[in-house]
Amino acid sequence: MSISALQKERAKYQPKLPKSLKGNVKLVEGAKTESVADQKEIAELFPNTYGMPLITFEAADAATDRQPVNVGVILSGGQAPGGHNVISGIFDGIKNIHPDSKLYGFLGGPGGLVDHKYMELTADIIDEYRNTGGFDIIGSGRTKLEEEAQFDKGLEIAKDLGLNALVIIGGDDSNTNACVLAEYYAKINSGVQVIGCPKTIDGDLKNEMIETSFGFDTATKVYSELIGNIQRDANSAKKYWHFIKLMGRSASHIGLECALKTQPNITLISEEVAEKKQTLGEVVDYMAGIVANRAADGNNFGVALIPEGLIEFIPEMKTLISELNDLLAEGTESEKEFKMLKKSHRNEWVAGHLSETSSNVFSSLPSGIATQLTLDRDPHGNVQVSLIETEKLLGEMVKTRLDEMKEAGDFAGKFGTQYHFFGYEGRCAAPSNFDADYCYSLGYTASVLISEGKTGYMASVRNTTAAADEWIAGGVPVTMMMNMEKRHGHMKPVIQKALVELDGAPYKYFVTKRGEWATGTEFVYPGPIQYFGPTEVCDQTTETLKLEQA
Ligand code: FBP
Repeated sequence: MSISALQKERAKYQPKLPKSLKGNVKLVEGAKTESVADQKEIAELFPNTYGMPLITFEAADAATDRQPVNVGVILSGGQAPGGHNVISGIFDGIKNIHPDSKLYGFLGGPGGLVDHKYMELTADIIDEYRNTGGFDIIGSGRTKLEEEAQFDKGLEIAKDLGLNALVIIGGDDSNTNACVLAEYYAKINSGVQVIGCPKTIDGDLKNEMIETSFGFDTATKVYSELIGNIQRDANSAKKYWHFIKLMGRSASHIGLECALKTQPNITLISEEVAEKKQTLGEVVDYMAGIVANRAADGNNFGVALIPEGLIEFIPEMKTLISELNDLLAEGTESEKEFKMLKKSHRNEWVAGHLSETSSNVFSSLPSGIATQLTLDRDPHGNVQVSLIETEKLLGEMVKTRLDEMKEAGDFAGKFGTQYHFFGYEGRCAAPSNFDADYCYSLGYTASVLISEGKTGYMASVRNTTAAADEWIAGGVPVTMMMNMEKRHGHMKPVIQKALVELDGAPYKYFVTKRGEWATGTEFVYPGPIQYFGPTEVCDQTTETLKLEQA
């Protein structure tokens, strides 16, 4: 395999570990834990894994006599920079525990466990992937591990391979399922432990004990570099407004972090739109107002950041999407009727079959977007929100609004647009120093939890704005992060998703600044991720973490 010059040098990077993990480690058990809400229900559902104590690691004087451990690892869901370092951390950790330990990777995500597709990860393979982006070492997938039949199939292969534990590297849903699996394997005394690791570029798997999910740091650095470059282009040519949609299925953490790094003119925060119950028209008015104000100062250019999940947070759009999901549900009479129609008649037919409010909203959308809402559906029949071109929807609606303002004499400028979507280009970037170190530490932590016989825990590394030496490694019972939520009509135990908190420090700081950034041109150009050089350039963590921990 030919590799780039950067990859060659980067392979030599030795990720930093917290000092507690550098030599012999001892476990310190803290207080018993409770779930964040619905304690009674969660305790009943997880009798074997509920209420376990928090664990922190400390340096120990003497080594204990430890047995080899065999571990299976699974990458679950969307790619996030650093996954390969979690795996190399587990590998080095279990080899340090005992050189005869073995690591197996299940191929293509959780489905690999059920279908018994796996490979042994040897030192040669691991060395090829150290400090690289991507999940290509074993691949990932979105199969949900939910059914007991799947758990039993998984146990068959775990027994065949003599596995002591499975490590599931995933987001909130995958770790919820990991916890259910841990409980099931504990209940039947299978002898197989389950440990989770917090992954997702979206940054929405975090809480008191999990400061950040891995991949968020690198992905937001990649997007911020690109945003900075575009800002500089906008400020040079002074003729376009760039509308940039940023990945993040639901929460707006990515948009907020990129805004804090680059200081664009407009940043929409979905959680704020939902809290204020803003209509699409109000969002458009807000944006058009900023465009007009800048134009009045002679600045017919700017940059607007739009979170991918926005339209589901606009109450009227949420209702519209849910009505469309019902109307066009596969196999229904209405869907059959819709499909019989000529394409040119479909939008009019849809508008006639919605509630009055939704019909008005649907009819006010640019026709291309309205059509997208009726076509792009996932295998469950839901609109695929990430495929909706929200940036174009807003750009076209802002233009219409500015035309009206021009007629009324309230806008005398020009409005030319360019559209971008930044998502996939950030998910497999070579991990920043932070993610390389954090992921390696998470993997190493998982190996210690396994050798100590723990199950139902998520690897946790805290104090992450300090130098890596001072990071606090340990384990958090997954049940501690759970509450009951309605999913597909039934109450289920799930890990609480962390949305942007409107009383949190990052958002509050942003609110104090966004006015200046809107009218002035206060762009910041972060440049590319630096892997070599001064620590203040290479080892910076996110603005979000800095503000949260200030
Ligand atoms: P995870 O939550 O699984 O980490 O995935 C996050 C994400 O990158 C979202 O930001 C995005 O909406 C989605 O995955 C895209 O999914 P896909 O890769 O299936 O297109």
